[in-house]
Amino acid sequence: MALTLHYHPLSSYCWKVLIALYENGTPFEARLVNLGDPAERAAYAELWPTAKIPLLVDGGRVLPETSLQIEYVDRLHPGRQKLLPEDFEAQLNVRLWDRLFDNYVMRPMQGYVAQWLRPEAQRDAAALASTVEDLGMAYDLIESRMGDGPWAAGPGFTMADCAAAPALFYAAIVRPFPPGHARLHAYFERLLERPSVWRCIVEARPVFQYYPLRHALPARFLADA
Ligand SMILES: N[C@@H](CCC(=O)N[C@@H](CS)C(=O)NCC(=O)O)C(=O)O
Repeated sequence: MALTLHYHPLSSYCWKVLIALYENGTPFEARLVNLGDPAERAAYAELWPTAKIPLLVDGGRVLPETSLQIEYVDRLHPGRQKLLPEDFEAQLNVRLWDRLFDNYVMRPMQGYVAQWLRPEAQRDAAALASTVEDLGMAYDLIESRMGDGPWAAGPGFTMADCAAAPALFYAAIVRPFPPGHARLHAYFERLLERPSVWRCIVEARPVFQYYPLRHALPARFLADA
């Protein structure tokens, strides 16, 4: 098997790539990384200096950065779900929404969780408030600019939706979607109906206990109804 994904089942960016692989039925070896272990982190940093998860390895080739990983799989290991359209304008739109979800949803969500990983006395209240505020801007942006889809970049499920699912899953725990944001609510529910997305949630259940905001996880994600 050529592809190896270094990952952790709790990680939002790992879900992003797992969703792409599951959508495509791409064969790969999943290799668990524990970045909390200093020796394991040091060995992992040898593969790529940022030591971020996930990393995709194809034979001798190491691919960092989730958007690149998905584009690579889409082009060189294509499966049943095309994640990047052929048309250039349509590609730009997919990449735009991929960037928006990574930079304006995933990033503040991660910033908030990073504060929660600190001992309570060391949490920065201003940083917490500013990440929550940033998520509010992102929700307004999605609500006002995303269109009727049904997917982030139009009629087809793409890389942008791979980014959106974990970003919105974890962001909604930090800041629930505003009641009036009907499009955002409906889009998130559509994402949850994708078997690839639900599979990531189910596979994370055994490790949700390590998620610092586990007390706020909606019950529907913890067990099947
Ligand atoms: N821009 C990177 C972001 C990856 C990222 O932030 N991964 C997180 C997990 S969701 C991580 O490795 N966090 C551990 C750390 O920063 O030590 C990508 O798209 O691959």
